[in-house]
Amino acid sequence: VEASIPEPQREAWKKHSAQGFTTKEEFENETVRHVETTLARSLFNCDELAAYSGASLAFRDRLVIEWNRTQQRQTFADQKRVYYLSLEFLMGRALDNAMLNVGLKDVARAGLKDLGFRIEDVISQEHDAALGNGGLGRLAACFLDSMATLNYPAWGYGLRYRYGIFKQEIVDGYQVEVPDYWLDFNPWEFPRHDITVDIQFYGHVSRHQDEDGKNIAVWEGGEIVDAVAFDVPIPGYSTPTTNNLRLWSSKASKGEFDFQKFNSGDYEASVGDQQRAETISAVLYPNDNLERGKELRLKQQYFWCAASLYDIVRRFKKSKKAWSAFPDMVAIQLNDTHPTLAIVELQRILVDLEGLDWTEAWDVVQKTFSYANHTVMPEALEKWSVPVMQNLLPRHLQIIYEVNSQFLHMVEKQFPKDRDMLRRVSIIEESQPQMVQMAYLATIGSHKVNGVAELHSDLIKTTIFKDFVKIYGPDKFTNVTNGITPRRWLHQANPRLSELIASKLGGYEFLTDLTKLNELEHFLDDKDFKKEWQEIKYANKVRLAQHIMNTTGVRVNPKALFDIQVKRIHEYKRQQLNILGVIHRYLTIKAMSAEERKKLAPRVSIFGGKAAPGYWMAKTVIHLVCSVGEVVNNDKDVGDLLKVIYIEDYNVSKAEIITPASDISEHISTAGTEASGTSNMKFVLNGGLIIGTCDGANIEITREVGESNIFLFGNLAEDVEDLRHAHTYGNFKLDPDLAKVFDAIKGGRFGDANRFSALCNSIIDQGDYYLVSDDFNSYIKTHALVDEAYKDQEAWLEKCITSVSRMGFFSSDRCIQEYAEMIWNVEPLVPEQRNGK
Ligand code: GPK
Repeated sequence: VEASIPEPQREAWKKHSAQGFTTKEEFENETVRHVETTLARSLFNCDELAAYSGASLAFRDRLVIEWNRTQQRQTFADQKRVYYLSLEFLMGRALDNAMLNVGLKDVARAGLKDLGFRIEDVISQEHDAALGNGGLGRLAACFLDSMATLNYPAWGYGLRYRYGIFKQEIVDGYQVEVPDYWLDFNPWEFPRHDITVDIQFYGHVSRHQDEDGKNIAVWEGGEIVDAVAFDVPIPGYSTPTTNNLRLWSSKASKGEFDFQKFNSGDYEASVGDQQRAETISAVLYPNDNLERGKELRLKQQYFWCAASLYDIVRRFKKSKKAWSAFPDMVAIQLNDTHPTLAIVELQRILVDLEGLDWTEAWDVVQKTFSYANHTVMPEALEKWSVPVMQNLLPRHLQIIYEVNSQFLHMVEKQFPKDRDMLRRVSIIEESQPQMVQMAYLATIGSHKVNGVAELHSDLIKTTIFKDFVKIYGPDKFTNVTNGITPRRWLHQANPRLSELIASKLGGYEFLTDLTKLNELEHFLDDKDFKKEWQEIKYANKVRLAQHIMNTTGVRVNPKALFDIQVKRIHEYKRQQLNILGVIHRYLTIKAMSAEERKKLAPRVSIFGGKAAPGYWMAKTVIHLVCSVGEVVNNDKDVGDLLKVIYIEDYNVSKAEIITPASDISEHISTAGTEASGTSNMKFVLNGGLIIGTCDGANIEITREVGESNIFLFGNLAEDVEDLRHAHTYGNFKLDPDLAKVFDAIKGGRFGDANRFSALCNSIIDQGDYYLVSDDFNSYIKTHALVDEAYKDQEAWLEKCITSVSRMGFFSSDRCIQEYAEMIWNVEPLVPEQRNGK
């Protein structure tokens, strides 16, 4: 129901319209007002958390005002919008980002100081919004920032998990998972209890004749769960555009809960139903690059896709345009295959509910959707069991069969007599039970499919989508190399470096045009500039050393070379290669004379990242790192020459402290396994160098910064298959240096060797699938080159500055522009500038 203020009263309305603060006085006023009224507290009980809450509410008011205006503007403009569907949004903290994006952090700092607080302490009260696992979820967050900053009319759609990714504690050197209940006080979301969608599950399909005698499918029975919208404002940097992230929360449907059981006296059963309904959006599945095919996960996916599509379709229907115009108004981007059911759901809406012909509807669907693939690893590709889908979504399975049948007919015409081709490309895999291949469905239902770095986009065309390239031609498949937002990953995480750069480039334009960084190369001879750069890096390392001291009790020397690997723990990312290399270094130090030791560059090896709770090998790697740290950090022979640190609970806000503090970071996946990587970009942008394999975006980083500014090692992707093949045919020889490392582990130097036997055996006698042994020698030698290079601080600094100056390509603004032009076909909607902005 439309509810708007009548024309004659609008003047009064406008006169009283909320404005939000701009000056320090107003900020203090609003903050105190919120503490005293919204929070009902006073100056006698205002701690840092209350100050955080008050300041957040003051900023939230500002965001909401612009958010309202943005939504109005976008509605009136009547142009195409982008809908970014992602099961993960790894947002991190919002307050610091809001302050910087609206350009009022200095105002807030001064205001908070007047009120008795340090801004850093206030900001650090905020609980991370951790609705994601790793790279895929953080990419979605960077994309939201870029879409708003570039003024694209764009919405994010996701799930409002009650529990985000678990909190990691390290207890006696082992990972322990603790639930992350993050919604206690969250000023950044707006519940929209008026926006509720009924979502149906289970039931059966029957056929009916409509008035025109047309045969239509009707999905009946089963159960209904409500989806309630929660909106999160996404402010662009230095623009009034404030987009929306809509997260759905599940709750028992009114009809079902109130009347059926409650009234008939079955109170317990009705409470049970309620809890079952709420379970749908209760937790984020904590797997990264792994799919386990759980029914609840499928329920989450359909719940979220159906609610989002209902919303999108409702918005479109208000325009009264013909359905054929839908793809001119709507672009839906699928972040991996998780939202693939949205394709089926739109087809269902168009055919079953709106009465379109199948072909007409399918044409609309294909023009609307595009799909980004984020991995080629088979264990990460989604497949759903046909019986599970039949039970949960009977009508959707019928539609999938029909899509498949028409697709296979088309292929048969194109490639007559190629039975094997039909078997290979069928959406339905003929296994026991049959499985629905979501990547194939996503490909067939989209007009574009992209990989996330050049190598990866080439690989998908020769592996999982090889046949589809033959069928559709190569143009359907494209590359959009990932990027990162320089607002959070430079300006926010490293304010001093951002300020130094701005002082040289004459302003902060580089934050919205990152290619401007290349002007930094003119300052390579500027002594003061270089000195300040070095001081900033040192201060960032001191800050991290302090964090390490506070959280682990280990003192590290900030003058040592900081060598960092932080990311999800996974065999393909090869943290095991790193720690085995560290052990090799330790053994080498132990064997050295005092004289030799003096020549060695001190190192701090820093690890961080979560392991999926059921991933035993990954947990063993964490335990090995901690066990090695225990021995090395307490060995008097070693002292500052080597320290080994595990940083607990790596997340976005920790990354903001860690990333600016690296001298070198490790991106050492087996070639061909890491689709892109994005932390590699963050580290280089913050003036750290990389040791890495020729994998993912490392290759493009090398192209940009130059081969002399990166430490590459290891086998190439094209050789991996042959090496693995050789291993399985008994052609495997353990690297001799690595053998010594295993001897030390097996000899109990790092505690009970049994705890590490599965890890050692996976390399020694189980085929070494990730080629740790094949790359070990090259890895060790390259680390020796790193040591050498670090001794020449002048030359090192020059490499760092040169690299930063060449990182412009990796802004997520560049990637959003590529998506907008090549895939979505949407235009920005640039607002009129107000308040002299
Ligand atoms: C890829 F398939 C997946 C997944 O389930 N989770 C995930 O984080 C990552 N990813 C890739 O592993 C990274 O290489 C890539 O940079 C990131 O997605 C974003 O594209």
